Amino acid sequence: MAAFRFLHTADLHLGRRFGNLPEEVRGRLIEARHQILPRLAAAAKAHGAKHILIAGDTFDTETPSDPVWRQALTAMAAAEVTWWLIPGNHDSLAAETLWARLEEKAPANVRLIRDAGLIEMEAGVALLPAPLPSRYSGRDLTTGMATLTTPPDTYRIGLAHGAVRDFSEDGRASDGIIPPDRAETARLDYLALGDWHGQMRLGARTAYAGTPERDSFRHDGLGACLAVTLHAPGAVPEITSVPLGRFCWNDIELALVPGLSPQDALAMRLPADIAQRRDHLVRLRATGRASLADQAALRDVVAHLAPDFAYFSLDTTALGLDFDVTDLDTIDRAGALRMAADQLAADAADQARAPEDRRIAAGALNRLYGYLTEAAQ
Ligand SMILES: [Mn+2]
Repeated sequence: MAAFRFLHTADLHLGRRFGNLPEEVRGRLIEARHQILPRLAAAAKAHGAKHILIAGDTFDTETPSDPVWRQALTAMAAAEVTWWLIPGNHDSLAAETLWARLEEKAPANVRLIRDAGLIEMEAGVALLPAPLPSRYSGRDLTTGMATLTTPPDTYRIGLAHGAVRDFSEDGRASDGIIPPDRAETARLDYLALGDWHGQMRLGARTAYAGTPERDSFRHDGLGACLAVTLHAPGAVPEITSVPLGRFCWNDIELALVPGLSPQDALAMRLPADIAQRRDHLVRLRATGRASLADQAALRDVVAHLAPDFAYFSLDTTALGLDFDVTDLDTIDRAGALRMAADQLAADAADQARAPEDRRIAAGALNRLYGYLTEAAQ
């Protein structure tokens, strides 16, 4: 029996708009999602694979704009592979117009799967898909895989979209949850899953490929797909992660302590190559404690660095304020400003106050310090 190679990907979310990010980066992120199609095709070629499985959520919505789905089909047509698509929760079969249009325009190498059952991908290779009929199915659609029989010496590959959770305490699977041992109970050589946007393996023959182009700070780093090789029916598959994404999402917690320079602490956490920064998105969450001077220095260094990046945000809500008389002297030695600073300092340190009130006082003191030191420069 010959080895069988394929790529497993999912959650491309083509047409995602990124409305929560600044306009100047949105277009680049949208374009990168489209460009993942030729990247997948190139990865398939490098892996010696003739098939790419997309485990749902190829499109971000049930109504992608015409350019989004038309250009996706054109890019797929240009690749020397067969694409196998099942609907996910974002592009379920409830999106009747979308699936009808795809059906009408799909090139011969794009296989749209709308029904569960057995599909022969190649001689000796059976695909067992579980397409989502609607956004919330309410039941485990992979149940039927166990009862589908195939001739001996046939590869069995499952393709599904949804959450996996351990069995509940009474031993029965919950509604709509794919049991983590489905590959074993349905005698699958491999179960290709979509839904979770990070990459995750569950045992030897079940995996979430994750989105190949990351789309939020929830999943750090670069997107990837999985290159899978089946060596013999029943044998453990060989699974390799293949990085594909363009944009690197960085959710950075910067823990500050008094005496640690924010510039130095931050420098170690960012790509040294300035040219690479253009494709990095950073959400910097400062925590710990820092003096007024260090907080100002942190804001300065972020303002200085941010234009190198695709996106850079600084969140200081969890950063505590340390200050001493020297800091307050910098604001003023006496007079109305110093009185205001003293009051804010007292409020920020007052344990009897609600944390939110103390945070507001500290924030105001920070701004006062910032304005005055800026004005002095
Ligand atoms: Mn998804």
